[in-house]
Amino acid sequence: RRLELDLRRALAMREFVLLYQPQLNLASHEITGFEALLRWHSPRHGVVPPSVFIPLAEEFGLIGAIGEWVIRTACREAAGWERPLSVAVNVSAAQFGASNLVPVVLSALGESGLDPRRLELEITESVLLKDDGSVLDVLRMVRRIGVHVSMDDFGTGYSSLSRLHSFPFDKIKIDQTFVRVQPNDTSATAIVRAISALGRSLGIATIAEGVETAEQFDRVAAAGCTDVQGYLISPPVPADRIADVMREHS
Ligand code: G
Ligand code: G
Ligand code: MN
Ligand code: NA
Repeated sequence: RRLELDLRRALAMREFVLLYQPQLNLASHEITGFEALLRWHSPRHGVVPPSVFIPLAEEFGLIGAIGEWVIRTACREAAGWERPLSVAVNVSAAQFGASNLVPVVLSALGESGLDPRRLELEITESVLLKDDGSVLDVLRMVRRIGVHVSMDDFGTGYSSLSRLHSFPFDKIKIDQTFVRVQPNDTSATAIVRAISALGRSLGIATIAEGVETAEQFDRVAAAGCTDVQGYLISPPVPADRIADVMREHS
């Protein structure tokens, strides 16, 4: 109850921040973009992880407003970066019902001046699970504006392949469970290789998430992933450290 009240006030109290985690391209060895990851700094509850407050925000009907803040903030901050790299924003299934995503994206792009091609929406397979076509309509509309769409946590949901068939995603994000594994995990490696091959034949980028060790980096590179993301490159960093991270990797 207390948590609900505090979460209801968090936006107005400016208690949310976005951290940004870089994504490294394996062909150029340059950082090509950052994923925005939401954090709630609550004076009463400390740093509350999104795995805790996003489900609560959905339950309390706050996800639309919070998601809108995330999109606007990510666009505004990315527009100020010294290099025009991409910014990826996570969009949950509930956000499609809770807010009018297309006008929000349009106005966030308009007010920030961000090139639409620099914005990427990350959606999970579950977003398309009970879809009646309206989610696909929204995705097609944002894509027509030039915004990119990625499939997040690939391989952990249902009917991954039919999702790829029903919408032309720009990027597949290979879930950490297949990446953050022991060196002897041959089945995880085979899965990463298969997803990479699938991406290659569809002309879609494949990014390995959760790369923590040099061994994992080498393995996903050998498996044919096009990009990597994970603590080995950098943990998510505050906005004021972005310039440093860009410089470290160029
Ligand atoms: O950053 P972290 O590993 O704690 O993120 C945990 C989960 O929260 C991930 O599944 C991530 O996609 C999700 N998440 C992070 N930021 C956002 C956000 O801005 N919106 C939504 N809907 N989910 C987010
Ligand atoms: O579900 P999604 O992929 O959007 O969430 C990514 C989550 O993974 C974020 O919470 C982020 O902080 C976390 N993360 C990013 N890189 C690593 C990593 O190398 N190891 C671990 N354990 N978590 C990571
Ligand atoms: Mn994500
Ligand atoms: Na993911």
